[in-house]
Amino acid sequence: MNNRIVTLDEFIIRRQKDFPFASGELTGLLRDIGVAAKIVNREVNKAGLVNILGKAASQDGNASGDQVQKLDLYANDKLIDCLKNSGECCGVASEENEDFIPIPGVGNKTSKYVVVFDPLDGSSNIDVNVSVGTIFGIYRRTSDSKGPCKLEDFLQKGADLVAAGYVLYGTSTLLVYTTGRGVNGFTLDPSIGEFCLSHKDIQIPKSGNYYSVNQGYYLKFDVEMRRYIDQCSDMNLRLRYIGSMVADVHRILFQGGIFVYPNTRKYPQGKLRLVYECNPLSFIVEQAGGKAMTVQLKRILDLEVKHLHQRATIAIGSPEMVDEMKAFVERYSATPTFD
Ligand code: AHM
Ligand code: MG
Repeated sequence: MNNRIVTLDEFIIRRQKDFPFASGELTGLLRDIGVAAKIVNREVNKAGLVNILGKAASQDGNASGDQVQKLDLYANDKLIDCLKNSGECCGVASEENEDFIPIPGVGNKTSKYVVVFDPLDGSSNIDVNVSVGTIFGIYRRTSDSKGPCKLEDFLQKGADLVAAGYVLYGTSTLLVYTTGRGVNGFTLDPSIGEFCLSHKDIQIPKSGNYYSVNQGYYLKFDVEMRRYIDQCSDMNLRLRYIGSMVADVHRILFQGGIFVYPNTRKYPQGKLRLVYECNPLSFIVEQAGGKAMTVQLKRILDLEVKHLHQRATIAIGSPEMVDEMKAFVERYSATPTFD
């Protein structure tokens, strides 16, 4: 048996050979994200020890209007720094910034990629030591490569993603990514400071026993969604809801199930951000054999992206369970109700 450790760097370089004409930029970008993830991981782990916890005093909210925690800002800064320094991308857009940030080329090098990310998803969990994660997506720019990147480079459909991934800062730290040829997972070995290949060619189970939804909003959901949730409960599915989408989707990717965040009265378009959360996670889940659609039954990756902080509803997970949700919506949204 070959027990040789394969590090993330080694794996990425090996995979570069799968892409004819690859210039090494994408490889470099993924490595930069890996480095940023290690720095963020270090801070997440010692967050209880330093004065970095708590809500940022300087800001009342992020670009999407939600509360921002200090560690989010730290993670945001580190990701931007790591991506800026290498010049492997020509711009970034973050959930924590109103606008995208163009990155000038280093020397005479102009990159053809832009990166989108949610630096620390699940920020309400930071203060209580519960899993949070970084989500990212990489697009090939569409604007003229001679000038700075433009908004249009970031407003591409999820189906146009070149790569996507997430880092989960949990009981162990795991980086999962895809470049559209399967999904692989790497666990951070703190003793050597390297992400090591631990989950090769991840396949989501076709069905599962878990459903993940904020059931506290039950009465605020449309009738078809309430009927679907009743069905999950009637079937004795197990409810798990961490409140970090990245952690909830991670469980489902490995154990099977469905994660749903429908429209509510407070969030008529859904709460989660299409660019930073829904698209990258949908690309990964589809690559692993799963499905992702809005609760209005449109494939997430086909949605038009009109602005950076657009929200969407989402049902994501095991293919048979997403299909079942779809069947419920089709059945009950067509039936007139009086409640
Ligand atoms: P965040 O990016 O500000 O942390 O917000 C996104 C999070 C998701 O990770 C999670 O699924 C959702 O918000 C939880 O929202 P709610 O508390 O409404 O259930
Ligand atoms: Mg988030």
